[in-house]
Amino acid sequence: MPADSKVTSNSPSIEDLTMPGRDVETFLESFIDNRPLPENLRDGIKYGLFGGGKRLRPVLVIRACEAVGGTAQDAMPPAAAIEMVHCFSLVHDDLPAMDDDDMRRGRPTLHKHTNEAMAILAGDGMLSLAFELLATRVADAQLASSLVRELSVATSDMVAGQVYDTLPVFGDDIEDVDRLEVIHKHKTAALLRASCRMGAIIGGGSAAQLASLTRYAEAIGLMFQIVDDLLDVTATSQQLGKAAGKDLEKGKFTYPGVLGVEASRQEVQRLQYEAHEALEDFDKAAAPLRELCDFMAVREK
Ligand code: GRG
Repeated sequence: MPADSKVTSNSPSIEDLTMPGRDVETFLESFIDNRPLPENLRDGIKYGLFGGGKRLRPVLVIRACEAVGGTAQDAMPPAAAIEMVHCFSLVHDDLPAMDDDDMRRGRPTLHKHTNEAMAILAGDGMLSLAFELLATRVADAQLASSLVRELSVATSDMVAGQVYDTLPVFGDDIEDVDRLEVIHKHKTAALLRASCRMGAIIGGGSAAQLASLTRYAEAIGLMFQIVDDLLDVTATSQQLGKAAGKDLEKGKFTYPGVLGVEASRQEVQRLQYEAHEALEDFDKAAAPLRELCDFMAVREK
């Protein structure tokens, strides 16, 4: 493990690490406020977008962009777009037909706050507005097209991952741990991967930098899910701002369930190491990505 990858009392706090997320919120709020929409739909979308959330994906877009020499300003449209896709997925995942959750980010889920029809429509709205944002706020048409490609492929992969996870039609002929990897490379890691790739693309990174950031993202993508599964077992509902222990209750297929808690923790460390290795050729501009990786390995919510 690289010497600087341990989390110590001097490590940046979650607030420091996710600071650029505040600018993304401001950007998103202005975009939504200036888009003609029925007021109740606007309210639903804003409820789904704001009021909590670590903003990890937009922060990854910004930090990957900066790692290859771009600016946070350049990264704003893809950062805001991917957060809208992420929030759409959370709102739809919470619906009774999916995970049926009452709490998210420490408050009632959107369908509890309003109703199911509005939660479906606000989710649909966030999804399509994400692509509208890329198409209208990225001036260079070729860049906009590359970003739309990254985000649309990742979104479809995430939806496929949700199907693999909840309506499985595969997996009987492969090892449980491989099946878990297929599910989570799609469901969770696809958006984290697209975050880093979109940051590298908008920042003008080289092919080699894009490849390294993709490797970094694939490692933190799986690591993020293993930590999430571990938290479902070890954290409280209050800590998570949503129901804890649901995976076990629903008999879900998880890393601690398949590997055990200790082996899952070791897998987190292995992936943390892999992510650091992927950034080997980057200088100090990639320090925030290294810190984000270390935070994601030990996060408590
Ligand atoms: C319903 C289309 C559709 C897809 C659902 C991504 C997903 C697929 C569902 C969301 C629920 C879930 C458990 C996803 C796994 C990824 C994950 C742990 C998301 C939570 O991400 P955080 O912790 O959330 O970054 P915040 O609230 O901080 O933004």
